Amino acid sequence: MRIESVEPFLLHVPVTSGGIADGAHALEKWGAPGVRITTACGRVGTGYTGTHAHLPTDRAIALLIAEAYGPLLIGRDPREVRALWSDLAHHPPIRWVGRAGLTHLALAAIDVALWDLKAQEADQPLWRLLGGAADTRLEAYDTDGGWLDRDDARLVDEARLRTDQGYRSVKIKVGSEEPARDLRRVEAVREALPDGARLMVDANGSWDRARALEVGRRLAEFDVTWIEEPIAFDDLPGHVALARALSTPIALGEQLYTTDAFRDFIAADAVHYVQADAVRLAGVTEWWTVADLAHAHGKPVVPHIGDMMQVHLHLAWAHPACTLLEHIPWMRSCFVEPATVQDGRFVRPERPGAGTALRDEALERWGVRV
Ligand code: 0YR
Ligand code: MG
Repeated sequence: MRIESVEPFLLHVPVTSGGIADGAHALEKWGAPGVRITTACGRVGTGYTGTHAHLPTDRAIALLIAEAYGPLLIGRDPREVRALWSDLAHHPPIRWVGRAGLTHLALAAIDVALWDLKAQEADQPLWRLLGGAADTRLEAYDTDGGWLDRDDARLVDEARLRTDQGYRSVKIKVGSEEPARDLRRVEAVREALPDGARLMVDANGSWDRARALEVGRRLAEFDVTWIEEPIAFDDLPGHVALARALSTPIALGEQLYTTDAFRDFIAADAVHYVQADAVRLAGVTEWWTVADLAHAHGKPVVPHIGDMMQVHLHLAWAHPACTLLEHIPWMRSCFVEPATVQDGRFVRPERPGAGTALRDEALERWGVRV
């Protein structure tokens, strides 16, 4: 089994209601720079990463896939995915410029495509190849009702809609100009939720340390399950101090690129809910290492879903540290077997592969030329 071609693609898919905002970003489309890896026997593996559909950087990722990593893959056996990951991640001239950042997003797309091929070759969904159980129960929590640009009435309506649909957990964005707005919205949603429902908040790194401490302390009265990315993504000592000072647990990880970064946050007890994301972490291979690391420290892993759930559904289905997975439905129309929630739980995927197989219409409708 040999790799014959490595071809990049790019999708730009509209987000909910034409646009969303959180404490740090406003976007109208989700980007998926990806790759199709074809073997000599004609099998095709598909992988992609997740972006804010910024064309120049999406093109840079596609170029890294095609011209930096692609030639290293031609002629290799795709089943040797861990060895290939290691060769690509440690290729000296690439490592020299990119131990994190765009290179990791490009490598993620490739690694996912290789795992997709491996699972297809085994004729199994990836979760089964990874040793997961058929009767796993994986709860969904919703992010797509809680955007920062929605007014208070809509925020409450969206939360009610989700719980009516069977969700038992919802997340809302915080990080407004005025902390009073955040607190008012948390209180309103908490009051609208049924007893026992979980409520999370996500600041997307937008607070400084003082404000995080101030708002974080006041969140204690609303039974918030976690505060996500309260301050600047890489501020390790800041997160250590917050984790010690606040009674509400800290969640983070969607902006961390490497096992080394997760090791430091986990070892310092700066994080409770570990939100590793395979599309930033250079793929399934490194994601699994981080999930094991968290598990060994007794910390739950609740993946961030930069892939809009397709691959993470398999990973969370299989990994013992995962019982909960984020839900954002923006890319559902792109996939042959889109991730689906019923009564607040994910439906088990059945198709062989990593869940990444695209419908032909996806490229026709949302494809952008690279
Ligand atoms: C917009 N989930 C998140 C969106 C979301 C972000 O940046 O991607 O809010 O992925 O933080 O936890
Ligand atoms: Mg987040």
